[in-house]
Amino acid sequence: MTIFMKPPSEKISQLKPHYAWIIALSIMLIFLIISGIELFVSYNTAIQKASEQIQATSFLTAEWLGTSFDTPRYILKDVSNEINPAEIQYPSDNPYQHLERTNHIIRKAQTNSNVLFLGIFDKECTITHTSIGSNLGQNFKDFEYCSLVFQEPIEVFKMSNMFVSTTNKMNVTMSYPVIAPDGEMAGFVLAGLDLSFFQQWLDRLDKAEGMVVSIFDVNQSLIARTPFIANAIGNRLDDPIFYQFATSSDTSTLTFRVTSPIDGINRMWTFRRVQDQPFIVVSGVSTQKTLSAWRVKLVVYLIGNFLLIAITLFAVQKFNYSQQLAKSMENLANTDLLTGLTNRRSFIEMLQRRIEEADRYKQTFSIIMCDIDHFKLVNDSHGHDVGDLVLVAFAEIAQSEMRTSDTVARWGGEEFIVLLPHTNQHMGFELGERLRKILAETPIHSTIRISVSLGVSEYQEHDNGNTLIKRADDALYRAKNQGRNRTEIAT
Ligand code: GH3
Ligand code: MG
Ligand code: MG
Repeated sequence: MTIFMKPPSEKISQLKPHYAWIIALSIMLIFLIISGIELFVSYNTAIQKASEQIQATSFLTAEWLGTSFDTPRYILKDVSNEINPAEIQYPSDNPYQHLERTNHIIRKAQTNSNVLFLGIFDKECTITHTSIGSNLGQNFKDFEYCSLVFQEPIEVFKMSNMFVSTTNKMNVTMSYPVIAPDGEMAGFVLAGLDLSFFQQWLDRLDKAEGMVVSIFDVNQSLIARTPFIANAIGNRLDDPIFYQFATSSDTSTLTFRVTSPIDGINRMWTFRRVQDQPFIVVSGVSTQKTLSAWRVKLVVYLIGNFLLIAITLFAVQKFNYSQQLAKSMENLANTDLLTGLTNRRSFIEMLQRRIEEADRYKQTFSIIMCDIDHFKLVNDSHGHDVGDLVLVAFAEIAQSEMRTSDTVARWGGEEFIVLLPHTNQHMGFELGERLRKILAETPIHSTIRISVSLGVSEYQEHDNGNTLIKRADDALYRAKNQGRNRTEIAT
């Protein structure tokens, strides 16, 4: 309960803004944290989704690459099984048989459009039969595929690294040995395969927007790419991560993010090795495309949070201002403008509450009615303004002489009233006397001295505000009649 109603107190108006700010800042913080978490989660989800997409595409492409050499494998195995190891020599001692075998491999080569060349080599790497009619009897032992054939294990398909043919086509060779009945290698069958079908296949690939799928050989040369970039095909991708991947055999897939040296776009990439074949599938998706929806969200969240903060700050300020306004209006309504004391209206409310409490808790209390003696004279001799100053000075003295739990109010004019909780009339009398004596002893303003007359009444059961005040007033009247500058207790 406010005891002394001084003009709007700083303390009261500061406490509430403090709480309003804490609540507002907490709300803002919660929104910022929620937005932050949401953005973090959706960022990771977008990256995760893109990563799954490129992994699925590279897996599909690698699987297809794995099976795309099935037909050439059948062709090589057929020719190897059918040939009599004794046939593998050039020049042949049986020209008719040689012609038959040559026709056979020509027909076999024609069954698959990717087979550019089909040939039979003896164990010295000399070509004995060919589907293209040239190079017969020539020795190719310096070629990579020839040394591959003799590497253990022997009885498997061997695929060479990619090379660019004289017709400017990207090729690989695939070989399969011919084993003589004694278990020795009599020679081998070799197919030259055109890799342009890689590009055709990639061109038909149903891929997500912004996605790149490339096929490289193990020497990091680009064989095919979608979207197609003509002058990039055949180029070597000189990238350290890719080099490490291409040269290590134990990694089957790797996903990371980097800017493409081919087109300069930042992408998430995945590398996938094609099982048993000298190819690596690289698929990537543009980081920009992957995160475009997320970036929109980021902007929306930033604007949203900014607006929220702005609105909250504005609302808190408005709220605090109106709180302050309401508080000062309330203070104003309860305060006497001249002295800053509780005014009559507010005092009556206070007294009413005190009566209710006294009834409920069986407590006592008293009031003192106080009137300045011959105040008219002060006004008459010193002027009304000085009279006002005397009233203000009196208010200050009365407040400082009473206890903090007491309420001094201006009743009207030069009349004041004091509420003394938990105080009987004798204690009330003592307090009144203390005030009276101080005033009687010292000048109140400059050299002006005043005296006061006081009437004390204690709350009695069944009293109401009016009866209680009336008794104090009567006591005061008595004090006046008995010569002023005295305190009387109500009878
Ligand atoms: P008494 O001892 O009988 O109380 O004499 P008094 O002169 O104090 O009483 P009276 O009721 O005759 O006069 C009260 C005076 O107080 C009259 C009025 O001009 C003055 N007064 C009332 N309110 C104010 C005020 O706000 N300021 C000033 N300066 N004077 C006031
Ligand atoms: Mg009076
Ligand atoms: Mg008076």
